[in-house]
Parts: sequence; C-alpha cells; structure tokens
Amino acid sequence: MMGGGKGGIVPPYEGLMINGRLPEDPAVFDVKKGERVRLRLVNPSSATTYHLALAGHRLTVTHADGQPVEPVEVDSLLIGMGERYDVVVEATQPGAHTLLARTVEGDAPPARAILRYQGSRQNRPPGGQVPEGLRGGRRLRYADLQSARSLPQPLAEAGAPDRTFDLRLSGGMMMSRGEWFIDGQRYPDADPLEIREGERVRVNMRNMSMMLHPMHLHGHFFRTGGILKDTVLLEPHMGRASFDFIADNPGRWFFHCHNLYHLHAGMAREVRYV
Ligand SMILES: [Cu+2]
Repeated sequence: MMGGGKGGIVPPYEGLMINGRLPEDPAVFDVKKGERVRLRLVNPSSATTYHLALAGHRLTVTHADGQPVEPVEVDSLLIGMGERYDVVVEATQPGAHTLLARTVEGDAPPARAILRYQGSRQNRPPGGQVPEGLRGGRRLRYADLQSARSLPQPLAEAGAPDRTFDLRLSGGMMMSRGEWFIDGQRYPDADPLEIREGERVRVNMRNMSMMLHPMHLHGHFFRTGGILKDTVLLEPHMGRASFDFIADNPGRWFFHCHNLYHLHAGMAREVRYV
C-alpha cells in the first residue's frame, strides 16, 4: 500500500500516537491554572514529521535536541524524526484543549492528546478542535533559535572549515521509487566521509527530492545557525542546511536520514576518522 503521493512510498500506519495512544483514546495531561508546564517533545516515529500546536496556548521553546536555547515563543513547530524540543506552556486558560500533531507528509489522521485543567467543568475539548497555531501564527524556524550558552570553542567563531562536504540528497523519483541517495550513492555502496581528528568539518546539504529529510549525525553535536543540534530537517524542493562540527570523537560514526525507510533504502554514510 502506498500513500502520500509526494514522490516517495510512505509506509502505511494504523494510526499516529502521542504517548502510545491513538487519537480516539488520547493521553490526558492534567494541569492547574497558574502552573508553568514543560512539554518534552520527542519524535521517535519511523517516518513521520509532525506539525504540532496546542489549542489556546503558545509554546515557549527552551531546548532543541536537549541543548538550551534562548526562549522563543511560537504558535507551532515542526519536529522531524529524531528531533527533540522542550517547550513551556503557561497554564492560563481553564478548560480542556487539544494538542494536535499533524503529519506533514502523507494523510494519516493527526496524533492527539488533551491538556485538561483540574477542576474544569469541561472534560473534553470540542470534537475536531484544531489549534489556532496549525492554521496560522508563528511557526518555529531554526533561524529563530540562539544557544543560551556560549558555543564551545572553536565552533563559537565563524571560522573557515578544514574540510567541506557538499552533499546532494535525492531519490524517490519515478525511476527510482524506494531508492534514496546521498550524493548519488546508496549505502552500503557508498564512500565514507573521511575526516581527521581536530578538524573543523563543514557539511552543506541540498535536498533535490520532494520529501523531508531529518539528517542525523552520531557521536557529535554540530553547529547549525546559532545553535547546537544533532539532527537537522531539510525541507523538500531545494531545501538547504549546513552544519559545522569539530572532529573530537574518533571512531566510525553513522550519518543518516532519520526517516527509517529512507535510511534502509540507502540514505546514509559513514563518517570515518582516518
Ligand atoms: Cu530522508
């Protein structure tokens, strides 16, 4: 069975879940008016990037991939496979509200949970409630984020890299449905990205395909824009991303798309210290 119609084969799912619960029987998070509530968002899905918002509330982003950032208030955010965000919600709106996470690719019904205020007469949000933040407002962009700590030297400086990889991400086209490439190669028939200890390594990526790719590096945090992350989501249709990391953890490390069926179909490389 195929779905999505975005140039790739999207695996079919019975349903999308928050905390292991289907939308018909959602997780309920109880809060009290006046509390500040931290939602720790983790996307462990195999092949689903979510657009997420909470009805009646804004989200203050405080951490990206576990790294502290200057707080940014948004109405919604995208979270790719492997990404993590911590957000703080000010509980000032008694009642019951829908937390909704819509798939960006494919057409599975959204994942859903409920934020319920203690003592509220309203036990369930109105059926079919869609948070305002999924219809408009401010959606988090990486460019909005700045590290709350000074970045480790020498990543703090905008220094020139010792080594640069320019990588095109492609696949999922008519002739190659189900095949995914990094710079024309499919893992395991792919050259390792060879680096040396102590180097500042830059990776520039361009997405030639029609699907999202959350690209994840093992063993290192990298600098992208003003923050440290280990996973960066590339938008389809010529989306770009770049990151720098310091080669300070010798070994053989995996670098791959966190969409697990893209990974399985070749979208990976080894980063190898030589
Ligand atoms: Cu991918």
